[in-house]
Amino acid sequence: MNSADSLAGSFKNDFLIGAAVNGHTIVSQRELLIKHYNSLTAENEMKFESLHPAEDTYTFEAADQIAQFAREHGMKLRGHTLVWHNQTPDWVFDDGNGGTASRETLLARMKAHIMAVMQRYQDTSYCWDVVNEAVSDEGDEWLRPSRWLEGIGEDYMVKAFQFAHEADPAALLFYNDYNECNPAKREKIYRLVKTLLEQGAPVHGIGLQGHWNLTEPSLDDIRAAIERYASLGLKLQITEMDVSVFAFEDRRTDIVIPTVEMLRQQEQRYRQFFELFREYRDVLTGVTFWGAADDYTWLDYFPVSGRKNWPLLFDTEQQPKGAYYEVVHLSASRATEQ
Ligand code: HXH
Repeated sequence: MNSADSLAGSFKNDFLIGAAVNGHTIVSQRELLIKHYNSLTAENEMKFESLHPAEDTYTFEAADQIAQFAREHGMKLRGHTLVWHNQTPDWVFDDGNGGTASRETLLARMKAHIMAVMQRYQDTSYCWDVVNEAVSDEGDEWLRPSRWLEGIGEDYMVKAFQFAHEADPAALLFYNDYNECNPAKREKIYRLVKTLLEQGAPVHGIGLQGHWNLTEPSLDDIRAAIERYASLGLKLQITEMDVSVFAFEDRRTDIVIPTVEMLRQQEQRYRQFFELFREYRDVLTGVTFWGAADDYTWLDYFPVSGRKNWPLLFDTEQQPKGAYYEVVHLSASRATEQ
């Protein structure tokens, strides 16, 4: 296959191209995934609540299937995610007597979880989102109030990175967050990762989730975020990219197919994003989409229930959209220039 015939092939000299998958889409999108992507992330199957529903119970089956799919097809796997305030079961934070678990108990549980999970996928997963979304969106507040923060204290993230490094010394360890290009939040994320590095935490990269839309964030804000994070000397990845056709405040439910104007703007945005990513190919090691094609996206249900969205490069029939050709032609024109 000519490398220009696939998305991942088009960027094979630049960065990995990934997709988030689940137990359903590794079947329904199988051929598309094999053809166009060279990296996978489990959308939910490697989260704490999916893998570790009770202290002595691990449920690895669904995650194993995704890891197996990646191995079978020679794809990379990004682990997502070890320590997060969401999708983590209550038992982790309870003492079993109606009270809250002590710092020591929480650290022991965190360590046991990280060890078990990372070692299970050590042969397949080359990197992990160790901490997800720890920074606050609110005003001057720096760290998000969470049961990890309250129960352990501010060093919970240093500990998480240390445990992860111990579990798999070869794994690349990421801090991952959203609204990452918002200048105020960008500075909080920068400060957090800088502090972690100063405390000796083995952080190797920052994940920019990249849940963007037709107007936000601006290209200038994306560039500034990349520059700022890269100044810490870390690798960067876009970890959960999608480009919603609805603005954040837009609550319309009467749009049942994307308008021509939406698709036109989306094509232009995707082209600009990948032009920028290509400029930063020395620091940017992966671009992962939060889905593979518009037939399934988490944005179909969120944040407006029942409203469909079309945020990806392939349509509901898994056929390439105009945005796909914008992105791929960009790298094709570069290849002929060189
Ligand atoms: C990501 N969060 C997670 O990392 C990923 O694991 C998950 O599968 C999907 C997206 C993004 C996110 C963060 C905050 C958030 C919603 C999504 O909070 C909101 C709640 C209501 C309205 C808007 C945002």
